[in-house]
Amino acid sequence: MKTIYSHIQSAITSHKKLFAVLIDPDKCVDKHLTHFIALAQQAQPDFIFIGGSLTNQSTDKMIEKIKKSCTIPVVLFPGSASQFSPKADALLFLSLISGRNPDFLIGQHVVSAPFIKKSGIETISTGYMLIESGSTTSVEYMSNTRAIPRQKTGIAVATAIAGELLGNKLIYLEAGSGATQPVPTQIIEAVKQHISVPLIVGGGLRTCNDIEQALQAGADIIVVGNILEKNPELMVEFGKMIKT
Ligand code: 1GP
Repeated sequence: MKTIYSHIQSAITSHKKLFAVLIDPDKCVDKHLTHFIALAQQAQPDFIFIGGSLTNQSTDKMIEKIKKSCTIPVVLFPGSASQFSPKADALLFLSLISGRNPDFLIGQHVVSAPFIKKSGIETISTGYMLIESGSTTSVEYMSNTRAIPRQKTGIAVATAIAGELLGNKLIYLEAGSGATQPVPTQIIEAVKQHISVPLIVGGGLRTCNDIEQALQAGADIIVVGNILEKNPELMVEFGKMIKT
């Protein structure tokens, strides 16, 4: 079976863009989850990401529910070690390289590493970079880190290069869930030019135009969450746009 990472690599080789929908386990439950999955079956995103800065619901149970009714790969996008579940298809092993909080650079990883290893789950080391978005986001607050200023493209580029040199297999440019403004296109463009690993972009993408701009600037994978909690039907429109 193809791994999630090799799926990403072959998509890039064939100049295809990828679409991930994000489910926050606390915000998408019961009938909302059922509706969300039904729409996902129509929209066929490449991945369902699961995670959040602060969650109380069991990630395990949510993945079980998703897997009962659809075959779209589930990828963990955890806000902390407690969100790990061996039931997912892969784990983004996130290191918050834009910040200087050791807990999110290595601490949470040490706590979860033995469980991850034992589970045998595909683990994709990901350099996670917060970019300032106009207001304080949950991820900034919860991680107790500062985002890279929007106009400091050079710092974003140097951080992404450092992430790749440290062995990260993906770089994720994040404005934060529900961000007022998405990651600036000049940062996406500049980072893309300086790295050779796949580039994920998410946070504050609400319209086809937002997504189109991120794709044109060089995003390989688009992540959309917040707006789909309010208007899940948009998933079908976004899916068509990203995949054509
Ligand atoms: C957040 O990048 C994701 O971690 C998605 O952001 O919820 O704003 O779409 P939104």
